[in-house]
Formats: sequence, C-alpha cells, structure tokens
Amino acid sequence: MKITAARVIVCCPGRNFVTLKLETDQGLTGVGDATLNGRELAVASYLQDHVIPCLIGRDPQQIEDIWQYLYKGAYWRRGPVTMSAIAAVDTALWDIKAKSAGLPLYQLLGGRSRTGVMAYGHATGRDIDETVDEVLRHQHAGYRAIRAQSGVPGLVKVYGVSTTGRMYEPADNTLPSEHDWDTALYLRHTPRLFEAVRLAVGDETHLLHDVHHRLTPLEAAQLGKSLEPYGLFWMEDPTPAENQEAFRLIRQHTTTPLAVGEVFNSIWDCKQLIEEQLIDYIRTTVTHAGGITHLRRIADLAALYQVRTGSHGATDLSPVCMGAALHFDTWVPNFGVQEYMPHSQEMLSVFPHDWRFDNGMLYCGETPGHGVDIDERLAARYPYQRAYLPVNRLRHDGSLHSW
Ligand code: GCO
Ligand code: MG
Repeated sequence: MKITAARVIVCCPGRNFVTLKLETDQGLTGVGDATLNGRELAVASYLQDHVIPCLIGRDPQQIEDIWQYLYKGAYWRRGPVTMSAIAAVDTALWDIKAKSAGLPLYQLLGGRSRTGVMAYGHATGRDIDETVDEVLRHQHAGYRAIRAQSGVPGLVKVYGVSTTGRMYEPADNTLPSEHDWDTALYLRHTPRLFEAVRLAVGDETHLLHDVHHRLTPLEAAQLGKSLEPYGLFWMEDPTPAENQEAFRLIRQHTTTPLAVGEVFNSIWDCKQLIEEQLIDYIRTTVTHAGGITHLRRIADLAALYQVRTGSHGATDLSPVCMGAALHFDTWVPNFGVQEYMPHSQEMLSVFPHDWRFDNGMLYCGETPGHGVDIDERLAARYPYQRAYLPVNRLRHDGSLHSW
C-alpha cells in the first residue's frame, strides 16, 4: 500500500480545527486531528510544508517506522507543534490500518477492556449557587463524574466561566483577552464551593476541579488539604509542571489526588511525575502527545506506578481526537476517566462520527477504523478565524500570571 495524497483542512465551525486526511492507492483514507488551540496555523504549516512531502509514496502500514522517521528524522525533537503534527499522521495511519483489517481500532490495540468509558462533564457558574445548579443538572443527565468551577467574588473574568451565557470556549477573542487573578480570593472561595457542591450531590458522584496552573506548590498543598473533606476525584494542574520536582512538595502535604498533563507532548514531560508517583492521573491526549503510538507508551509507563489515564477532552480537541481517544480508552488497562466537553451541532456536522454519549458514559463505535471522518465540502464553508486563548494578570498590579 502507498500514501498517494495528504491534505490539511483548517476549518472554523464555531472554533478552529486542523485535520489531516491521508489517501492511499487502495482507496482507503485515514483522518487525524492536529488542532493546537490558538496556534493552529503553525501546525498546519508544519504538516503542509515539512511533513506531507515526506509521506507521499510511503507504506501507511509502517506506523512505527513513520513515527520514528518524523520524530528522529526532524532532528528537533518534541514540542507541541511537532508532536501535534506527528499525532495527526499517526492517528490517520491507525485509522487506515484498522480499516484495512476491517476492525474497529480498539481491536488492534488489544481488544475491549470495558463496556464503556466514564466521562466527566463541566459544571460552571458565575457563583456557588449557579455552579451547584449546574452540577445537579449534570448529575440528572447521568454523569458519574463532574468537574466544578465557579466565578470568584472580586474577580471579573475567571477560567472556565462563560461571560456570554453560551457554552464556555477557551479561545474567546481575535486578540488575547485579559483575565484577572488573585490567589488569596481563590483559596478562600474554592473550599466553600466544594462544601456546597458535596452537600448538594451526596457521596457517590466523583468531583473534579481544575486549578489551571495558577498556584505555587505551597499554595497548591494548602488547597489540596482544604479540599480533603470533600473527597475529590482529582485536583488538576495545581501548579505549572515544567519543574516536575515541584509536585513533591504538594504530595508531602495532601492526599487529594492530582491530575496533570494536558499541555504535555511527550513521555519525557511526565517521566519524573510518574516514576516518583507524584500524580494519580496523566492527562496527555492523542492529539498533543504524538498520537496513539506515543500515548500508549505513556500509559504503559504510568501503569507501572498505578497512575491512571484521564485524557484531555476540551472542545479544542476535534471530534476526530475524541473518536481515537475512545478507542484508546476502551482498550487501555489503566483507564481512569475521559474528559467530555460536548461540541456544538455545527462542529459535529463537519465530522461524521459513530461515537456516542449516553447516561454519563462514552462509547466508541464498531465501524472499521476510529469511526470519524471529515465532510470537506461542509468544512470549506467555515474558513479559519484567528482566535487566541486569554492571558491572566494579577488584580493588584497587572503582573502577567499563568492563565
Ligand atoms: C481542560 C482544559 C481546557 C484548556 C483548553 C486550552 O481541563 O479542559 O484546561 O479548558 O484550557 O483546552 O485550549
Ligand atoms: Mg485543564
């Protein structure tokens, strides 16, 4: 078999997506997601200008060799742009291999380990009452795991809280919008939020919270400790993880489980966190961590240390990523949970798919491949629109802070 053509499709059905489609001389096609929120065109160019010329004529069955060729062959290793591009190729190649075998992708990975994939949904509100209502709405919709975020009194714009009344979208402006931040206000408010949420939902529902890299290790330790009475499923990204040692300090002081890794792009980013058992869940995704081939290596390393998976699944990952992720989750032995932030109907219509959500669980389909395609004619009706993630500044003096 030979790869005969490759196309990068950039479209914006309500938000930007970068999709790679591969064609073969045997008529089989494969699709991969390469969306890097706020930096989409960098990956599109990396694919178009640097990767695609090397793919034409290659045997798409040689997934491992192509992965190594793109990784080692670039000389410049890792980074979100490179690894998202490699991920898109890898996902499309697994799609082709599974189609040529006539099997759903999870069968190639080793078969089904579970009947369905537990999803966690996003409950956000401008204040505690609104968040509690949203958590209950999710509970009634069948979610067993719910992430709770709320506005903080005194702060105007906070991560995760929509100001427009519509569904929250992280990339919200044609230039970065500015949020404000005050750690002391947040640290006082968050235990109150979870006290109210836990009281409302009872003991059974898993509760999650995203700190979004905003605290120092000591502040994160304090927050983790103050949330212990509410039995969180996880506290996510408590502090930036460039310095993996920072998590030792958090770990020494709290038993609140920790989840990290949505911005990671290789096994090297999580090595120390996993080997020292400084985290409980690894949040790397198919799209940003080098595809199925590399994510599998990360999950296998994590399994040695009883770290479970909790893949990133915000709306900036396309329905293609979700399809591939669900096949992965259906197989991976050390599965934890899958993030699910539903796409709009407009977004879903561009990506015909066979995965589905039902009563708090996600299910991959049984069609050969990963079960997601792109409707290129429809996609062409939604041209790229520049959009950025926000930045964050300290309320008292305007210093730039992690967003
Ligand atoms: C999450 C994430 C997202 C990111 C977004 C950035 O946990 O879902 O933190 O909301 O901010 O994916 O592009
Ligand atoms: Mg997050």
